[in-house]
Amino acid sequence: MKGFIFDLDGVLLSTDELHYQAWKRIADKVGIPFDRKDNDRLRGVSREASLEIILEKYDGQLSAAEKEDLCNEKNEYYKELLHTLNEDTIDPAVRDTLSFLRKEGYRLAVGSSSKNTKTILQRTKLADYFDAVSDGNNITKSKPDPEVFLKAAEYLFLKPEECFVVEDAEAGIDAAVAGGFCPIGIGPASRYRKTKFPIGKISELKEIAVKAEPQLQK
Ligand code: B16
Ligand code: MG
Repeated sequence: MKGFIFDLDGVLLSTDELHYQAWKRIADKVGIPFDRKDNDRLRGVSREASLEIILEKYDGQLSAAEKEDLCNEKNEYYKELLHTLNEDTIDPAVRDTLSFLRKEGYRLAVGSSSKNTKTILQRTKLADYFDAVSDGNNITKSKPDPEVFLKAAEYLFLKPEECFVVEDAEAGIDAAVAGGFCPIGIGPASRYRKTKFPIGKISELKEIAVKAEPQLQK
């Protein structure tokens, strides 16, 4: 194994609450019931697919243009909320683990559905830990399609079978399996039957990394 591809949201940090507040504003405006339990179903799902899930409780009909406007409005509000992120948002164990993996010779990438990935990495000062970023801006199909991870592996000049994928969402684990990656599940994904290595906390990656004996030792 030579690389680790990290999902962003739910693995490196959690922006669940910010997504919730932004979608709640949209749901209230349209008059759709929406709570934190509904928000859990949006984890790892693209912006457009998230709106479709929210609209399951809507009686009326919206045109494609109206849906696009709602997605854009949600994103504008979400981007405002992203200003609350900073270096301290990140659990120190995340930085420690990423540093360790780099020292062991692994190449690291982010594989996220979010089109705001680069802003989030910059605001939290995580950008420099990664050799590559594959996100919602360079894909046409979201998880559970493997495209986002296949692109990440390509950017790392590695084959899928040489990379672990670290995910918190079942859709992400499905994407990793479909692409031929080795799936590591954290949080809800640690209880998913398709997860090869379930972990309780991110620092457990160190042990997995040492056992996998990277061939790119510095
Ligand atoms: P954006 P991940 C996902 O990130 C989030 O989990 C999901 O809730 C969000 O809808 C999606 O990104 C798109 O985000 O609206 O910023 O493009 O888990 O794939 O890192
Ligand atoms: Mg996620």
